[in-house]
Amino acid sequence: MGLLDKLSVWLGRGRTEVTVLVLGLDNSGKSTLLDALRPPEQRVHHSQPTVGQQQDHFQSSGVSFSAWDVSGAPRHRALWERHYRRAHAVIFVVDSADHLRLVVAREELELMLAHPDMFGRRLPLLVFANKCDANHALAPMQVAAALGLERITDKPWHICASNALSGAGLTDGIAWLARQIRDLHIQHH
Ligand SMILES: Nc1nc2c(ncn2[C@@H]2O[C@H](COP(=O)(O)OP(=O)(O)OP(=O)(O)O)[C@@H](O)[C@H]2O)c(=O)[nH]1
Ligand SMILES: [Mg+2]
Repeated sequence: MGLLDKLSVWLGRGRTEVTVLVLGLDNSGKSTLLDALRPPEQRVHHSQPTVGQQQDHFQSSGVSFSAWDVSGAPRHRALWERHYRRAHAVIFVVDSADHLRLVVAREELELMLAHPDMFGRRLPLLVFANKCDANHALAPMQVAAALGLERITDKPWHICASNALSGAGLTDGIAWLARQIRDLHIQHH
């Protein structure tokens, strides 16, 4: 069973239609991570950068994931910001070894959190401190500090170290996400 199938089982299959946005800078590992969530027989093992509007999308058992490069051209920004409204959760992927661009990642995260369709919503934010296997990768606590996560008060957030190539750390993160979405769902019904 792929992680995505586990997620839908944890959420209660057929009960909910869940949309998860996967956001992050280019090269942070979004496509690789999405691939790792698929059942093994459905993996595509792409190593090409995702270009322009051809964002990564994957859907199974009522759970839909869309991955977007948030540092793309402004004309693409409007495109993925349209998806904020119907998102139930956000996964923000960071390259833990790309120290220089952590500040850019923080800016993009802050823009997303301040967006009118996001601000004030109790929507779970899962941060993957990805490439934890890479040389000089920062620890998740350090990534959390660099991103200023402690300042987020309107959303439950969680940070996990991950290696999207091996799948390490993904289960922990997705299990947290499933709990959050389920709890929110119960509150609203
Ligand atoms: N060492 C290591 N490399 C990783 C990891 N995750 C992804 N990569 C590599 O990082 C590169 C970028 O990964 P992608 O999944 O294409 O990144 P992306 O965020 O989809 O990038 P764009 O499509 O350009 O926005 C690829 O060469 C991956 O193999 C990881 O956890 N560890
Ligand atoms: Mg990609």
